[in-house]
Amino acid sequence: MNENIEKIKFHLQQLRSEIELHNYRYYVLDNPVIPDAEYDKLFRELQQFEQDYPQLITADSPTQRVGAAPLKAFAQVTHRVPMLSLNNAFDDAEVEAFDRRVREGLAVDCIEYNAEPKFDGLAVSLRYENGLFKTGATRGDGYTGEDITLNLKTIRSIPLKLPLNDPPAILEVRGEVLMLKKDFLRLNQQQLVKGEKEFANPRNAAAGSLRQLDPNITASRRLAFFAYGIGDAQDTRMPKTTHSDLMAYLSSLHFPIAKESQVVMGLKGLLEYYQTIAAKRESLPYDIDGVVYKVNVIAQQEQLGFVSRAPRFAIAHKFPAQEAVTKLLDIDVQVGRTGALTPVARLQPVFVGGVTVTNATLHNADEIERKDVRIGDTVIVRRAGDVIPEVVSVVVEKRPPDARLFAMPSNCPVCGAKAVRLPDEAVSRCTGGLFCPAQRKQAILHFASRRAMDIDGLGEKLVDQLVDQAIVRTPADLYRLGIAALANLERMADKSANNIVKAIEASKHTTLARFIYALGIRNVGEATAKDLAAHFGNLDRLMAADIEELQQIADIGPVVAQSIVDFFAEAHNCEAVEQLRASGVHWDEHAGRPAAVYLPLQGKTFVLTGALPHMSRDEAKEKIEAQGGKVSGSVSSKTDYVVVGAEPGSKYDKAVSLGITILDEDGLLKLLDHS
Ligand code: 9MJ
Repeated sequence: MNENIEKIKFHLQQLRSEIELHNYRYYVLDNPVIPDAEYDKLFRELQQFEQDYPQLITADSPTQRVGAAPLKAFAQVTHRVPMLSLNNAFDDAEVEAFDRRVREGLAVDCIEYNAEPKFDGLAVSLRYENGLFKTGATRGDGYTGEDITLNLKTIRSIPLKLPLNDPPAILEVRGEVLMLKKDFLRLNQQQLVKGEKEFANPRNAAAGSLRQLDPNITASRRLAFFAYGIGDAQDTRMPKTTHSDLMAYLSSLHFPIAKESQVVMGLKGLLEYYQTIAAKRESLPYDIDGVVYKVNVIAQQEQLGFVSRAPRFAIAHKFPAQEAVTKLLDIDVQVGRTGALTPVARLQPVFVGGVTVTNATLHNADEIERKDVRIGDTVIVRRAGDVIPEVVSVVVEKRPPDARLFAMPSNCPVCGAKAVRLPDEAVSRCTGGLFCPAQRKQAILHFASRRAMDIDGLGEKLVDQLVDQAIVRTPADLYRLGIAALANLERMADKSANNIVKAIEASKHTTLARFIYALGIRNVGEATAKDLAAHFGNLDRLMAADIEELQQIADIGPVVAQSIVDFFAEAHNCEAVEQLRASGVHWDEHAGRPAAVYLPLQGKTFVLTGALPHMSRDEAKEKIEAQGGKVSGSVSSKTDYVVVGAEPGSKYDKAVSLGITILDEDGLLKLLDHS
């Protein structure tokens, strides 16, 4: 009996290590080696054993990441090595001063630094004793934090056990808990559906999720962890020479670390790193609020030491704030290319995201109502990267008594035509069409834009004059413009007029995809225009296409198809196209190559067994066949996947014995989604 228990114990240890390795591959390396269904099977096996032998459950078991009971309050944790903060540098001169202090302090000419992104999350400390995750705490005031062990355990990328046979007695790993941008968007979507409050940004979402007394709530939010340092340690294996070696060591212990970290030399290296990361910022999967520079050689770090509560050997180089507070002076309404009326906040100028902002979008009437924005309010404005500045929220406490409500106008502020709001749309639109000068201007600007007909020099000011003086009414009029007409305009030298006429002439030779995009058909962006050009090959066939034919093109659904049909049903649009062709706009016509049909599951054989929870067998078959897969009745070595539902038959056993990949309904849907 005892021998049997020992065997089960051993098996459970193996099972736990295997599951944690798959966790690591999935959550840290983003490179799983088994399908989810296979992982679920391992997990269920472990759960079953632990149910049968509860005395064998260990704290580091992957089953113990979830399900703990809510706490009444968080306990206090004293950090044996304080969790210090960093000093900040807000511009290059402050970084230069930092580098000078370091060089002078060490009497060295050029310093080796480790440069890393500065995560915008919550600092935590993870304490491992004899290789097991024991306590996790917030930073708190740097000396005492809160015990959030149960919450941290739910974060799948945090190892519960270090992957070492002879683990260190003590290792405290420090880093940041955050929420990836994509998980933040998904969470807010769910909050919206549930009618609960959305989070303002990923940092607030991460903080709100981590400070839960009920770890089951934390478990339902997807949080991430990145390590950037250590605290208390009794570890003979730990590298003691450089910070970069230390990070590589933590990575070898399966802790996630920033991929963007880099060793650089001297001030020049630091400032170049800052620029590189600033340029990448928007495309990173997480929010960062700057970069951190650390003297890389640990002996040098020790030599420099600390000032008050921050190290002398490190500094945070912060990005310009992306949010700022200012006053909303008024609300104007702008008319877009498709007639959409957009309320725009006129602001007291404010420096945010590296530029001075005077206008910010309020999106639409619903958003104004939802945020309860009033004229005269103090508001928070956000400008992130290339995104149009927006009003995020109101500082209600600062609302003056004479703050005024705003109402969307019922007529277009430019042409006076009626503004209507369709039942399923968030925006009101001017019904003036191309008779509305605002829409006409936008249509012409879009037509001339770089990705459309690419007419260099035809900017907003020039188009304003051309439309206001009735020189240009439609894009086709551009091709009738002479140097004389242009040179008469305000601030237009002969040379510029000449250049513009040349650019207009050059734009005549284009591609079908650009031309389709330039027409400004609603819901037809650049990618759709390319798809349409590839599918039809010539414009006449596109103009004659009906809804059914259009919908046969991948990625074109009923809404886009309807927009295209509506556009060419308007006589004045067809006339404009004819005028453009008559003025010499042309492209290489080809017979139209129907886009090659790519069927991702071509050649794959599936067998279905058991009842799936949400799909009939016929539905599953239809979905598989739509992507080129074949569904067969019996399992053989030629079967690629067996899809298993409730109460599967012998087909399941056969699949297991042949080592065939097994999918549940979720696994099948994921495969269909991702292929
Ligand atoms: C962040 N927030 O990403 C440190 N940090 O080092 C990085 N914070 C830090 N390092 C010492 N990358 C104290 C704080």
